[in-house]
Amino acid sequence: MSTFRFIHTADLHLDTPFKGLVHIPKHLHQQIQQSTFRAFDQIIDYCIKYQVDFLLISGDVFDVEEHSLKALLHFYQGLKKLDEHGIQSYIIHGNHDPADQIKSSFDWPKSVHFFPSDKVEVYSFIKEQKELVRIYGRSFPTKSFRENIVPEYKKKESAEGIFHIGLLHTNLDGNPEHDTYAPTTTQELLYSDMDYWALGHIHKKHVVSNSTPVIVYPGNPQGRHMKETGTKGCVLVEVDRQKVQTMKWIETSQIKWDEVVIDITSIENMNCLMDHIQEKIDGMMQTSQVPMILRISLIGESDLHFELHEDGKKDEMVEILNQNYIVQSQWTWIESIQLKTTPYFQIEDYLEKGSFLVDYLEQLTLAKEQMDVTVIEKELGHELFKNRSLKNHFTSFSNEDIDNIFEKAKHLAIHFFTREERNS
Ligand SMILES: [Mn+2]
Repeated sequence: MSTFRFIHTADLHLDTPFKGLVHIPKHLHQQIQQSTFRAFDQIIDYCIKYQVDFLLISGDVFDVEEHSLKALLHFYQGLKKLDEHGIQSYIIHGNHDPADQIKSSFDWPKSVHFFPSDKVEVYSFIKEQKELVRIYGRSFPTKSFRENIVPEYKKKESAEGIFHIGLLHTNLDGNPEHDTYAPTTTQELLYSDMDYWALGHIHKKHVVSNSTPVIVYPGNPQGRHMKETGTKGCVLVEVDRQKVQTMKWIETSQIKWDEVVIDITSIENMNCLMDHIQEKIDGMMQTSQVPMILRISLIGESDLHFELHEDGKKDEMVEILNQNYIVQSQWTWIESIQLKTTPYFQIEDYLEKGSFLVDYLEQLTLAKEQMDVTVIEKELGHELFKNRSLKNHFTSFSNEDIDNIFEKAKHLAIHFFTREERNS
């Protein structure tokens, strides 16, 4: 039988501190801090449940270079449990946990295989005395590892009937939203010797190619902030006759980060708005199997706009909602309410009066039409992107960014002008 099964995961980020959450009750914060560990435990349980032959981890096991003993011990215990069930594990280190920083002396079971950082190593997976798989990989030696190592992933000799897997922590095709470590391209991977590329680094699940070579980012198994929303998990892969036969997505998130957009255009008073928000949250909680951390964005044109903008109003709404939702066993924590509404506004009312607002909006539309993203990048971006800390937040402008800036400017103008009008 040449059938085998494995689970592919990456970016566990064990012991993520979740420092950004303020005002959250301590017991919930503790539960959130446990979430990266619990997601890992779930992966281990799935390996056993589905009787996989091995587990692949494509980098960033730990969140920080100086990882805690707690994180290392927990990781050790998980892999030891796999060992007791006859399941092998193969691990590379990524930019968050480069190999040179892993100094603790642990006596790892023989079934645990770490890849070195100086060259691509190859391990054979043998089942019933038959070599079925060769697994290739290389760990990051340091945080900023910017070499393309793909050319090192080479079949050593003609190997009939063997399936080849490459473990790689990489920013494929230079995705501008992520640091460019171990750069390579989809094209390069497609024309490589491997049959399956087990990638890590990008925290969002993405099947880059679903035929040979299969190329997969499983994403991280547990979201860690508002940019890592939705369901998270790992991939269960079954291979037969050297071909990937099935790929099954398995959920592992213990806590779900999510964002909900609510249009309040047709809502006329605050009590209706509160009811409406609660209905939305109730609906989301019914479909979610796990607790949620939720950001609520209110949009639309409404007479409630100014009331919502009163000092402390939205914070009070958050507090009321949280009092209700954190006492439930499958709790929800409202992280914030974002106000993206506009006051009820009809340009016709202002056209007659020849208002400054009308001129301003006209100028804004004109300016947007003449705006050229490449010029902005050249003039403004060049200076901005030189700044190291800014560079972590954005590396380029998109047309969407420009649209958002203009939309915000328009909303602000309407907000201030109509507020003046109301107050006068
Ligand atoms: Mn990562």
